[in-house]
Amino acid sequence: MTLVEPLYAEILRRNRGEHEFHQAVREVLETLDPVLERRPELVDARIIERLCEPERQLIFRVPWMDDSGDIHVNRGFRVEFSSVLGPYKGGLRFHPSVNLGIVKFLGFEQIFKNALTGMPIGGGKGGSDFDPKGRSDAEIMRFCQSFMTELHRHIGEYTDVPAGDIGVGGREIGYLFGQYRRITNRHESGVLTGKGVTWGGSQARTEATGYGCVLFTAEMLRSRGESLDGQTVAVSGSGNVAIYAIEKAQQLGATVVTCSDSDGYVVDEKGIDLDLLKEIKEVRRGRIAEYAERRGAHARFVPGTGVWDVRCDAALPCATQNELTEEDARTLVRNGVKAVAEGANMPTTPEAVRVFQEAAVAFAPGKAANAGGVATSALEMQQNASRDSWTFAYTEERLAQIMRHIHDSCYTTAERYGAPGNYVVGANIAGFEMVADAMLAQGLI
Ligand code: NDP
Ligand code: 2IT
Repeated sequence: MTLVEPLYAEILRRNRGEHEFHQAVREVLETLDPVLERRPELVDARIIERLCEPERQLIFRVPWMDDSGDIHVNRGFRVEFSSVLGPYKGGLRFHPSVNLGIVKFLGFEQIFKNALTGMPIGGGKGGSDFDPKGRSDAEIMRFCQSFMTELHRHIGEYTDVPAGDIGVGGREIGYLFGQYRRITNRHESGVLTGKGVTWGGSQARTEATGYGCVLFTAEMLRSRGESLDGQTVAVSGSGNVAIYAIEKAQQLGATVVTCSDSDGYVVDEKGIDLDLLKEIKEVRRGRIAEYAERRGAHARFVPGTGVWDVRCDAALPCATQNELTEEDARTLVRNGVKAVAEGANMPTTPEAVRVFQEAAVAFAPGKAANAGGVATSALEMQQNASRDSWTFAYTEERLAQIMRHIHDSCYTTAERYGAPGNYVVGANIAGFEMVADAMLAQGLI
């Protein structure tokens, strides 16, 4: 990254300690030299300097009361990164690890991901260092109400449209939407996505990220003359993305042999029993160890992180950032992995990405492979704007078309820039060019 090295040094200086943000920026910048060499007008217009500085960053206090009357204070964030292609769009994450650097890495990735979908959505992200684990429904509701009491001033269907991410699913979106409606006296469906289907939500939004990730994997395999049918798949995580990645992989004829949570992972050689997993995770909000207990002889629980020791043809990291290390990548390659697709955001460390690329494993970065979630959010916005609601089959077909489109544009862009088969190069350049061209057209903003 010779052209962008001085810019990167300045980004490190101005955003001290924000390690995940540095990592996300570096992963994009190190692929951009060929574009900047061909297009000096992008350098003159200081597109990269502008893109790396969010348009607006909001940090606010979120006070709330637990069930025993004790008061807690959390920190809320919304980083509005780029609205050049549409209203800011991106999820909210509730997890104790959340800080400004994490929200900025996610918001930065979201700009390019959203561009790749081809939908009119800008990039943003938010959340809180609130830990939902072990909290009652009433506590979650009070927290969401307090969070929205500040956030409502900053969002709107034409301004900024949040959705879910880690720790934020249908339940939280419900409480957030209820409080927004109450404060503003507006049933403004398009202000949040991931809503329940009876009050403005889209069919297939719950499934979209996991389904999309598997569809992308299938496209990568297809371009190599293979398919998912009969393959063994390893998935990490057991949340929204992981569960629906498992479901789609099974529908396409694969056997999914693992999933995990932050306590450890399960191995189920016969294939994950999805009804059991959903009952434990979606209904009872339980722990993954319980899966092995209830599944009996078929499955075993392994405490601690891992997953990637299990032999597989395709690996889908669907939990969190930097969960798949260089050592894990070497193990996967040794065990013959053919494709890796990031259901989570930046789950693969840069060193691990290099291992996959050197071994010619098909590797899909999150901004391409997990874009089905936000793309279906944009379909939800489209339905809200026209007060319409589509069937599951129609929405899923739109999702499949979008994932094929993303795959093809990453594939052809990588070829155009002399890096055939490199989906990291393809995704970064295709997303960047769309955003950069819009910025040039809209003047110095
Ligand atoms: P959920 O909260 O539904 O599930 C998260 C899963 O990851 C849980 O199994 C959780 O285990 C595990 N996990 C989270 N943090 C850690 C950690 N620090 N260490 C180990 N395991 C962890 O979130 P989602 O499924 O929605 O999100 C998963 C990933 O997908 C995230 O990277 C998110 O940014 C990304 N993503 C989500 C989209 C969406 O539409 N929801 C869209 C695109 C990307 P535990 O319960 O033990 O914490
Ligand atoms: O990382 C992501 O793309 C998401 N969490 C989904 C964002 C959205 O607005 O649907």
